[in-house]
Amino acid sequence: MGRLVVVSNRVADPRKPASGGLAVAVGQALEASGGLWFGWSGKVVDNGTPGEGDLHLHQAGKVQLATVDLSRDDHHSYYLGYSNGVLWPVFHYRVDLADFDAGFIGGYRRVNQMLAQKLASLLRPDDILWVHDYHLIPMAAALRAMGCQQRIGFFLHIPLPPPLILATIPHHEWLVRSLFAYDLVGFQTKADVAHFSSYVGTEISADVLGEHEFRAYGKTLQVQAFPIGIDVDELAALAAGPESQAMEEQMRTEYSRRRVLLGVERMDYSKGLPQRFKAFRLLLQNYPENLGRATLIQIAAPSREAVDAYATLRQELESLSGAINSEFGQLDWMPMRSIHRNVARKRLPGLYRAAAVALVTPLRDGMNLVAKEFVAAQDPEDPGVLVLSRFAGAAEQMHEALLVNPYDTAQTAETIQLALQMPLAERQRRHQALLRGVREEDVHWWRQQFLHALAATQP
Ligand code: GDG
Repeated sequence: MGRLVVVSNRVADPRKPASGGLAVAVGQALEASGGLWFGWSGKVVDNGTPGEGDLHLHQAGKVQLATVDLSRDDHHSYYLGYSNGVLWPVFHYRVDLADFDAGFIGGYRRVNQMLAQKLASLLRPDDILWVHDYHLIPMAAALRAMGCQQRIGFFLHIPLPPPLILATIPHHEWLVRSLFAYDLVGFQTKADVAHFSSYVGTEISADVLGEHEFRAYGKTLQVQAFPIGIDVDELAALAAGPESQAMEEQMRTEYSRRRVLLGVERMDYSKGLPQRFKAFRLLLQNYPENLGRATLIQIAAPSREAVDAYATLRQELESLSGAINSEFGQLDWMPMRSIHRNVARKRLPGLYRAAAVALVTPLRDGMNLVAKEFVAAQDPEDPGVLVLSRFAGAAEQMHEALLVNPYDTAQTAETIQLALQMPLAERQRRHQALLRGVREEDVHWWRQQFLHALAATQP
């Protein structure tokens, strides 16, 4: 196999543990072939020219990192405007939150074009390219227009919505056409593949050559589900580390008389936080034995605060948690702690282990890695219970979790109560089955499945 080139919006040094499982896994594949990782540097240049940016190269072990700066204008239209103001909400079924400002698409095209130009200058003829996520959908089409003939695969980390939702985007057909410049397109779930199949069948009359093969615009495309997993060993190593153990001990001491319910995510409207807080309020109302006993700890790490919808969400959450605490709180017990800060990755497994129940209840989610990390971090002798939204991609694999409809707050409250009361033997049985799946279909499996399928495509 030729050199692997990974292209993603952000680039991480795979040797730094803070980068997380995906960076570790992609980093390992890059190390094996002495690869290149290309993307935005994260730097925004205030007086930069739109469509231009400096390229920085540096070596991280065997991996070459190549990053490009963005001008303020490009960051506004490509990143905040189109990627996170149009594609993110619509792909998560939130058409109501999309800002279809006509100016954004220009920036999205311009930045993809500029990145493709910079990347093309670094490519070798036998490279294999793996492009990630919604920021970079037109990357292959831009590269092909410059004459690149390398094999190129694309993986979408977020869900693909059904055709009529996708069709609300003014340039939906252009987006889908761009996908046909790839050799392989990977989605998280079978449901996403079904949406793709139904879209290309109804909107562009593509030829369906097989379950995973479509032909349109003179191009044949392979499409398949590759559910992303986590690096279980990396998580286990973190869980055994001093920072994680200290965190667990601190939590167990502080909450020795309580049952901890835990939520961990970037603060995002797709994660169903207001609905989760309301379900918790119902739990306290409907099952008063939890008063003075159940505590919800919500880590809501700051995210995309320059996008309006995120600031509104923060206010809503603060007012909800304030109301719950003042309605139910006692002198020696606060029902909720909502923490708008990042927790260090090394400490996260300790939090997971101290929780009796994890609440992973997004309204829509590509996969959701927190569900898998929670399972991997548990003590198999005394594991916590996973309450999981049926609308997370992970629900296609994690059947032994307690599945809920997060819009149904009464059902969610009832399920949390079930989780709190679950006998040890059932907790162990469910955890064992979940852990087996998380181990079998881990991030290395995911990467290998994708790269094998890409290598098998006809260039
Ligand atoms: C996208 C898709 C898909 C969270 N809070 C903190 C923190 N995290 C870490 C978790 C986990 C990661 O961030 C979040 O991953 P998710 O999968 O839950 O969600 P997204 O960020 O939305 O990711 C998603 C994923 O891509 C992969 O394909 O599963 O559906 O939306 O690893 O542990 N990490 C630290 N502090 C925090 O406070 N250190």
